[in-house]
Amino acid sequence: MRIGIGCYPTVGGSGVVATELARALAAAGDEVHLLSYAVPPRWSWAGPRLFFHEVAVRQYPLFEYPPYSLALATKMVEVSRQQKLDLLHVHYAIPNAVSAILARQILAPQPVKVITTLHGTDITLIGNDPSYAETTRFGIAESDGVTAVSEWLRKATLETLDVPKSIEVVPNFIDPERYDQARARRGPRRWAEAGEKLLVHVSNMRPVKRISDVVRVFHRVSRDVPSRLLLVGDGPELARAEQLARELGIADRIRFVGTVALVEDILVHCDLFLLPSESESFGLAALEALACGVPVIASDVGGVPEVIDHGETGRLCPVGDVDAMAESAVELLRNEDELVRLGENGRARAAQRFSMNDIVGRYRELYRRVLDGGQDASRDGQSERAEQA
Ligand code: GMT
Repeated sequence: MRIGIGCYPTVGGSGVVATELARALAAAGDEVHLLSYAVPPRWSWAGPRLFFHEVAVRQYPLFEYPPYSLALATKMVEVSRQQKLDLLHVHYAIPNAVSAILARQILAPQPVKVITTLHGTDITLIGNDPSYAETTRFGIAESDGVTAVSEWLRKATLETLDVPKSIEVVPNFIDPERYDQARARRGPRRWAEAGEKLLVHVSNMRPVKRISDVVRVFHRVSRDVPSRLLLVGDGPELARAEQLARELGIADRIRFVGTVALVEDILVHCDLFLLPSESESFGLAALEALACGVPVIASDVGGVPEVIDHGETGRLCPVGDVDAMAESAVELLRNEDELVRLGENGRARAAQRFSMNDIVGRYRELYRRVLDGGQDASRDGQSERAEQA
């Protein structure tokens, strides 16, 4: 197949999933053309069937806000024609789905098929905002196939946007083999003294991640367990987290690692992952931690319980319950056997349920279905809801 993939090139999970999918599809024999305004962090040029097309956004004094959606649609048309694409698979509905639908209309009578993958905030935070709700609903309704990364997000989309569409759940994935390779490389243990435990948080440091809770949980843990915290990633809340750490007198025990290309190089050497998010449609970073054999303490929100099994691969606590998270962390860090048990369970379950080969196979199967015209979206959301009732 000849596949165009549209995504954000930022460090966020949707861009990571799109990039990893592009690489896996190319490795499986498809020709993949990735379209975005910059090269995503996990992009690799290795691979003969992998191409990147930059969406250039022309500035003009009239534009306070240059129309990226139109530049993206134009690039989608150009690449679809030149590369004879079979389909466009866009990640994150806003504005990518609407740009793809516009491209499909322009390409008629030789249109491409459009598949949209919903990632979370494109529905829960931004997509249902009155400024975007109608166009988000349109982009989803008009797509030839729609997927959501969790069952929770599928339901949330049908409920919040009341969109007349069948949505298929295709979860995010990891490549279990990658993590074994990372174990052999030199890790962040060099930042800790012998006997100290390493806690870690990886994110784009946006308000929804509740980074100050990470710092507060670590503050309590570090009183009881010799430990250090690694904050991996960058974003708007990082400076506030640094300030809080200084106020609490623990800044010297926290390593601000910044953005890293291979997050597994850090994760495989850590003892516990913290994810106290306000909302999370899936929690890709938590899945990556499981794949590295690291138990996760997370908020019991959104799609997180579909990734973390409470008591088996980690612990789930109410959002904002810093005490419960800290207590769980101390309990686990003091019980090496339990820590190892959860870590081993996590690795096994990540490989069983979210292995790259299986999930990428499901996307390819969806592509074929859509190209054959008998795509999943033939039933509408109303009839699906009626069936469920
Ligand atoms: O976090 C965001 O603002 C958007 C998005 C992203 O690009 O990182 O994150 C979402 O997609 C990830 C990949 O599917 C999921 O693992 C994250 O849970 C989800 N973020 C939220 O729902 C807050």
